[in-house]
Amino acid sequence: MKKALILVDIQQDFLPGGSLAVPEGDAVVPIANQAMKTFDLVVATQDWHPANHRSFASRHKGRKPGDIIEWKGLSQILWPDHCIQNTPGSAFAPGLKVERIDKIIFKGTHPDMDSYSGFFDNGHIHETGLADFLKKSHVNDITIMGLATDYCVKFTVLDACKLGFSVRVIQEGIRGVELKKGDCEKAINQMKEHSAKIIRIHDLLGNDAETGI
Ligand code: VGL
Ligand code: ZN
Repeated sequence: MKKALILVDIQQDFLPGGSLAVPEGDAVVPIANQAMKTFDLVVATQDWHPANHRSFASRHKGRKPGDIIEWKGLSQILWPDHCIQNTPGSAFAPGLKVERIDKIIFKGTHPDMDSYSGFFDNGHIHETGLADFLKKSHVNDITIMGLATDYCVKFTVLDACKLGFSVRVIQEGIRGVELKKGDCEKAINQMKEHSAKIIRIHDLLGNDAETGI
């Protein structure tokens, strides 16, 4: 059985200066580069929206980012336009060692459905292909990190736990949006309740941590 690292949405728009900037989002890049060296398989997800995606506040008259609407029976937070397919904002973060990525999974590609989890859309109807890829690759042990703690990381971790994977999350490798104070802490508690194990980057690297790979 193999171990995989899942890098969630480490993309320009989620970094400081991006359209949906996550505070200190850029701090996860060196952690990702270190972690990638220690896995059989590295998978990266990319939030990959069409320009007319329904999660964009700009698509809803009189609404602004942060507003919540009801949409197909789900409550949907409206976001600034972000991670539009094939634009600089959806590209991987500068400095991320993309040559170490074995497989890319796109999500949020349907104009009418959002997808926080790397496995399923928010309605749990369509799969992204991540679960099949991991099963086909004989992976049962996954380690997750990336952006954002309180949205895409959280839902990817919860789905991975529900699908029966053994799941670890790298504490230094996650940062959150924190629309409301305490959202990140709540997200981490939920992950733990679903049996995800929070680890430190040092737990992966052991003595290599000192050599600064
Ligand atoms: C994300 C909000 C909207 C994320 C993606 O990657 O956490 N958050 N789209
Ligand atoms: Zn998105």
